[in-house]
Amino acid sequence: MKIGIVCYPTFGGSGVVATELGKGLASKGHQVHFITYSQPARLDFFSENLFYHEVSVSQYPLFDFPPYESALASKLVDVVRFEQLEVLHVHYAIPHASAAYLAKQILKTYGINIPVVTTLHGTDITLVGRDKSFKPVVTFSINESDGVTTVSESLRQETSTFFDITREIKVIPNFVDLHRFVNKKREHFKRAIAPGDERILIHTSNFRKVKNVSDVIRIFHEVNQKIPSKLLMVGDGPERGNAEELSRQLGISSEIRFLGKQDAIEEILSVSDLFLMPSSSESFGLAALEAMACSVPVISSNTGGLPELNVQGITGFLSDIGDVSAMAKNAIYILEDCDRLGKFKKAAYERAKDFELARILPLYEACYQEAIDPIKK
Ligand code: GMT
Repeated sequence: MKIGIVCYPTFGGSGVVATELGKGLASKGHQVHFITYSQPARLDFFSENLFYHEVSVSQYPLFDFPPYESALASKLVDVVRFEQLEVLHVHYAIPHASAAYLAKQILKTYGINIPVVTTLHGTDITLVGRDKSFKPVVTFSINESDGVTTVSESLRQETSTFFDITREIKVIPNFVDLHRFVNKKREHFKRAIAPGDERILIHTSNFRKVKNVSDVIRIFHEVNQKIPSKLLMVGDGPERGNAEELSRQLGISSEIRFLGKQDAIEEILSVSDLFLMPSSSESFGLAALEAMACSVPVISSNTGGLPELNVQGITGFLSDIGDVSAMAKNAIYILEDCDRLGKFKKAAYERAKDFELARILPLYEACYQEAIDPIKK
């Protein structure tokens, strides 16, 4: 198939899923065209089946808000026509689904009927999409898509609850490449981070409010009083400053390393013992899945799609949003006993296998085919 993928090119979950999906499809022989405003963060190598088309928005003094959606729609028309794409797959509803709808209508004037598959990732539904300044457009463009997927059953239900959806929504969960995300022996790195053989806890995110980064610091504070430990904070974003400030106030800043954005996240996960994800909303929790693939159990909140990934008492524990004491207690329970920690690590890895790339790719291929077939008839 010749597939166009539209996504945010950033380190965020939806961009990572879209890029890894495109890479996986290309390795199976599909031709994949990424259409974004800059090179996707994980699209960092050459493949004969991968193409990248940049959307640029012309600057003009009148534009207080540069019209990205129009520029994207125009670029989609151009790429679909000249690369003869068979399907467009847009990740994150705003503004990608509506731009694709516009492109689809324009392409009809050229005698081309291109099917559009929309994947909803989370905040496009749970936060931003519900804002009344976007809701009618989001609802319309979901209903007008030829295929719609969400990354968890929970997000499917939320979408149906908050939007007037008239079409079927399929659940295709996030996935992980187990060749890349696998526990690698990195003893020298572990010794550098934890010279006294302390336990290593880790959090990775974009440090937005929804991630409850201050709860990560508070959980660690309680754990650190009982268990010699270090905390690695990977990523960057608006809440990083507050998190650093809080760790100073609590007197634990020497036990915490803020590493910023990192490419080789699997290497850092490989030296870690426990992943913390106390988010107030999480449609799936890709970062937790990547940790589990590297044999790292998860302490998370019990919100959104997290219960569909993290198995209570087996791969980690889930607690109510904001219940720092319960999360810290569960973290200590896992970390205080070597044998118990080993069991949780093994179970986390076994669970991650359910979401292996090779299992999920065919679901997207089938979804594309289902969107293409009625149009070809
Ligand atoms: O988590 C973020 O803030 C990034 C966000 C995105 O759309 O880039 O991630 C969302 O999509 C991921 C991939 O499908 C999911 O694994 C994340 O759970 C989801 N984030 C939220 O729902 C907050």
